[in-house]
Amino acid sequence: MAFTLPPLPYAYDALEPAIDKETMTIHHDKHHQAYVDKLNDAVAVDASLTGHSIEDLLKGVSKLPNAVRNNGGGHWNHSLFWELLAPVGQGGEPSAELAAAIDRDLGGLEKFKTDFNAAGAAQFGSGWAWLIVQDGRLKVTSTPNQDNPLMDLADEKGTVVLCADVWEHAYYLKYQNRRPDYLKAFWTVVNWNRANALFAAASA
Ligand code: MN3
Repeated sequence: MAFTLPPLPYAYDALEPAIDKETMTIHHDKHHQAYVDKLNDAVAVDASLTGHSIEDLLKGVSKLPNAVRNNGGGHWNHSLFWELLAPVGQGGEPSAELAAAIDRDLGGLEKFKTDFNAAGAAQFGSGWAWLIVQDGRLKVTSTPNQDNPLMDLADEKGTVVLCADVWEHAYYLKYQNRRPDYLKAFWTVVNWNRANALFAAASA
């Protein structure tokens, strides 16, 4: 069973003005599609790699080819990222439970946003910023390339609640080198409803 590109859960221009239509079109249709295609190529050459869920592959990825790490991570990260975005005004707010955990573990919502953006801005080259649940507490982390907190080789492992793609392909057409401006706009299109559900599942 080959991996497939999930459709965007909204129109390509639905995240404007934070993220423009052309960026979303190329990011989803070209970049994410390429990760899916190359992941399928990577697992097709080794029978021991076929028939596994993407999560199972990533949990043991330190023992697998780099093509699975890079393209499997790319597929999983982007599939989650699309779901964690929503048109302005449609993403809801942090649930009472998530807001309380952000207050308890991260010093409040504004400090969390500042620290999350700093983690994304400080990630050298390409990578991701993450909000994870680790040992029952929220934590802000970042990873290089297409690594993620699900991977056994990650420095900080945990269950993802929120993420932001900080590869240049995620923002360059509109923001050029201004990654912090992209990360500031990101908060206007966060799908808190999805983050709340991920947090509830991680806390159950
Ligand atoms: Mn990307």
